[in-house]
Order: sequence, then structure tokens, then C-alpha cells
Amino acid sequence: MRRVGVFVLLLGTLAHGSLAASKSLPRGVGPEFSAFYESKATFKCIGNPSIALKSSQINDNSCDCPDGSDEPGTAACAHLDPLSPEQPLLGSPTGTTNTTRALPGFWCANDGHIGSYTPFMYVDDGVCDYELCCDGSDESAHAGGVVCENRCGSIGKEWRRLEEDRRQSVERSVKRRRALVKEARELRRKVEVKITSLKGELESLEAKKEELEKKFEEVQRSERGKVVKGEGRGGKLGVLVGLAKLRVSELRDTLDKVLDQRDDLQDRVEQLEGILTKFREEYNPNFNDEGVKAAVKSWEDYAASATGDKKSELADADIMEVLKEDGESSGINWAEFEEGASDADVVYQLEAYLPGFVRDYIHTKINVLRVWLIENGVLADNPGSDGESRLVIAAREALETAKNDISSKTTALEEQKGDLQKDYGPDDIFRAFKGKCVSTDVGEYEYELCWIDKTIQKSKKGHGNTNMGNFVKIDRELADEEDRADGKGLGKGQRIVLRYDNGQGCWNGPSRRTDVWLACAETDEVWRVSESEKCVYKIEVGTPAACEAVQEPGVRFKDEL
Ligand code: MAN
Repeated sequence: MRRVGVFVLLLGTLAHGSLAASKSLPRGVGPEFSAFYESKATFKCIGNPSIALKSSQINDNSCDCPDGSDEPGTAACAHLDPLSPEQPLLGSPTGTTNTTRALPGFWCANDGHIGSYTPFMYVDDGVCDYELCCDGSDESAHAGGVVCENRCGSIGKEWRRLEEDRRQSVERSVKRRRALVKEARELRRKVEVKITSLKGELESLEAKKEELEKKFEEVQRSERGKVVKGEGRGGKLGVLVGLAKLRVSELRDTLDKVLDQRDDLQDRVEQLEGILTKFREEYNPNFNDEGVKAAVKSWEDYAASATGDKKSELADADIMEVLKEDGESSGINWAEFEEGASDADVVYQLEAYLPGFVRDYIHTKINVLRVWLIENGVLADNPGSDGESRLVIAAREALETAKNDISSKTTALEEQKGDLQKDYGPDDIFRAFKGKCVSTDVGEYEYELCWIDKTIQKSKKGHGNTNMGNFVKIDRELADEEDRADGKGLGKGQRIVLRYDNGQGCWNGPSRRTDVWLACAETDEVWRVSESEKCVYKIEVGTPAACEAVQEPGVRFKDEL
């Protein structure tokens, strides 16, 4: 099989044999040159009409015209080549072989397939060049006994099938590209919406900031003239603590008094028991006084039932404990409640219980609420540790929050505006690729392309990742490669090239950089990675984003010919 690269395909308008060469034309004449060969009598060399030949000199295997036009169907003028090194050629008007040839090659009509020109050197050389000349007409002289059957039926059929597949694939790619353009448009719209909303937010934040500045100044002014009152500190909870302390003190005094009374009564009981014991021991039982006898009996029963020391159910030690003054080491430490616990603190510390992501948002709201509560007497205005009142702190914090908001939103706005100005390629298409990566394995590395971000070389042996360049810009460059059978190649023509610079420094050399060449394909795929010179990489990628021009099946663009 010969290389196909040197042949020239007929443009699409001729693709389906509509201008098939007439049968009366000499062998090898392509349709667009037929006019030069119609005269039966004489033939004038196409490039040198002053040279007239007999029609019998056409295809007589002798190169008579300086441009080779008298031998359209033989290899007699195959040596003529504008690209070949100059060689003396006797009899030639220019004196050399370095002559512009009039004909592009030997015309194979290839009925049933696509007509094409075959290099003259392939004519009658004993090899069937089916890739270019499927009808076998290039070997009609049967050199060396070779017979080239006409295979245009089957080759044409297969070619049409492949072309149809290719057409459908191009259609799908173009469709995908359209979807990407739509996605990119939507992303741009979102950025625009974001810009509008950030501008709006900033406007109202500026107004709010002004308002908060005024408020802060007002609060500072009014707080400066305020007498700090001890009473009422702590709000409702503070009042409750005060009442409870008072009540506990009252109850402790009462218990103390009850205890004194008990002790007095106990003394009296002991005195009475002493009197009655003495009375029982000293009365005269010989006096038959029934009343006295009954009284003594009752006393004996009482004394018998009250055996041993009757322990008081409430231990005196416990009572003494209760009677001790409240303080840090006993009872209730009221100071703790008076200093720390106020209902205001509950609100001040509420934020601490919130999840982080709502804290900032709530912070402003709580401040506003705090100020309102303090101003309306619902919360006590606790001075901060540095003596600044809570009201002033809250007003200042609200102002600072607004200022921080303005600063972060201004940064976000600048970022979004910058993003809108950025070059994302034709139709803004690479906007749809932000944050996406594709990769492939080559040898000991995995190469990753993160589209508008960077290229990375990842060691599969665990030696870490190497930055091969950061995205800089979108360029265009001319590709000049033969088509590949699997279609995974850059081909010929202008291609989008993404430039990535300033990657990780090369040992004893400059920073790594990468050029990412794009060609049209149905899906995003890294086709090849090469390192043309040390730390200078080329990545070839197929992507629907590169399907800018729709090609009709079988038609090649002029710059690809
Ligand atoms: C690593 C890789 C190579 C590169 C050399 C340069 O091995 O990044 O691609 O050529 O370093 O020293």
C-alpha cells in the first residue's frame, strides 16, 4: 500500500463523478483539462502553447512538453517536479527538470466512487494503487502481467458507509458544541445576574452603612452623657436573683427563731420532768389518795414510753449548715448570678449556639435586635469589660459588619466583572469547561488537563504531581498533519491552541509550559502528549468545542488540500 499523502483529491463539486471524463479524451486526462485535448488534429502544450504536437504524440511515452502535458496517461513525464532538485535536461526550454507541471497527476475516474489524481510515477508501475485509483485504470498496460480489477463498487460502498458515520459523528459533535455554547451563554448570564445583584446589594449596604454610622455616632453621644446605674443591672433575671436572695435571707432568720423557741421548750419540758420525777420519789404512798396514785401511775407510763434520748429528726448540724451565711464555700454564691447571669447575656451569647454558616448573617440581625431591646428597656445595657456600653459595642459591631460586607462584596463584584472580560474563546465556549478536567495515561505518568486552569503531570510511581503550566490565553495556530485513520489527529488547518505557562521549574532550566492543541471530536479526550524539548509539552485533545466549521462528508476545506 502506498502513502496517500501525495495525491490530490478532487474538490467536492466533482466528488460524485458529475464531471466524469469523456471517453474520447486521452487516458489520464482529468475533467477540468478536457478542453485542451478535444482537438483531433494537433495538441498544444498547456503551459507552452507555442509548442504544437501531433495528436499521436499524446501518451506516446515520450515527454515532449516542458510541462509534461502531452503525457497525461503515462509515467513518461513523472520526473518533472517543481520540488525536485534542479537537474540538467537537454531539450527542455528551461534546461532543467525543475519545471512547473501542468497536470496534477493521472486521472482515475473511479466511477462508483470518487475520481482522483494519482502521481504519474505510479502509472503502469505494476502495482495496483486502489487507495487512489480503485478502478485499476493506472495499470492498464499490465506491466509485469499485473491486472488491477475495478474495485470501486465495494471501496465506494465502504467509503460511503464511513463517510456517513463520519457525517453523523460531525453532526453529533456540532450538536454537542451547540449545547456547550448554550451552557456557556447561561453561565455568562449568571455572571451578569450576579453582577447586577452584587451592585444592588452594595447600593443598599452603602445606605445601611451610612445609617449605621449615624446610629453609632448617636449612641456614642447619648451613652457619653448617661449615668451608669447599679440598679436594674441584669434585667428581669437580675431582679429575680435579688428577690430570691432576700427571700432566702428571710427564711433563714425565721428558721433561726424557730430553733431558739424549740430549745426554750425543750428546757421547760426537762424542768417539768425533773419536778415529776422528784414528786414520784417523794410522795407518801400510805396516804390512800386515789388522785395522787393515778397521777403517779400516768407519769410512770410516760417515763417508760420515753426511753433513751429521742433524737431530733433534723440533725442540729444540718440546721446549722443551712443557717450559715451564703458565700463562695457554702450555700448559694449570689455574686455569680449578680455578675454573670443576666437575661441580656442569653441574647448576647445566642450566636455562640448557632452553626457557623448562619452566624455572620445572624450577627447583624442580633445586633439590631439587641439595640432595639436595649433601647426599649427590655434588655439591660451591660457595659463591656473595657467600660464601653453594650449598646455602643453593638452599634460599632453592626457598622463593622456592614463595612466588611461591603469590602467582600466589592471584591466579589470585581472578580465577576473580570471574569466577564476574560477571553473564553469563540462563542465564550470555554466558560462551559471551567472546573472540568480530562486526563490520559502515558508511560509512567498520568497527564491531566484542567481546561482554563492548568496542566498536570502525575507520577504513577508516587513521585507526586508536577504543574506543567497555568492557563494564560487562547491562541490559534496552523496544524499540518496527515489525517489519522482513527480520526484522532489535528489534521491540517487553523486550530485553537490553549497556552499554559509558568509551571513548575525544570531542573537546571526554565519553568514548564504546555501548548494544548484542539481538534474537533465528539467527546473530550486527550489523544497524545509529547515533550518536544525538555519541559515543553504539547497535548493534543479532541473536543466538540473545536467543531467550529461544519464539514460536509467527503469535502475537505481548501487549506486541508
Ligand atoms: C520529570 C518530568 C519530565 C521532565 C523532567 C525534567 O522527569 O517532569 O517530563 O522532562 O522532569 O527534568
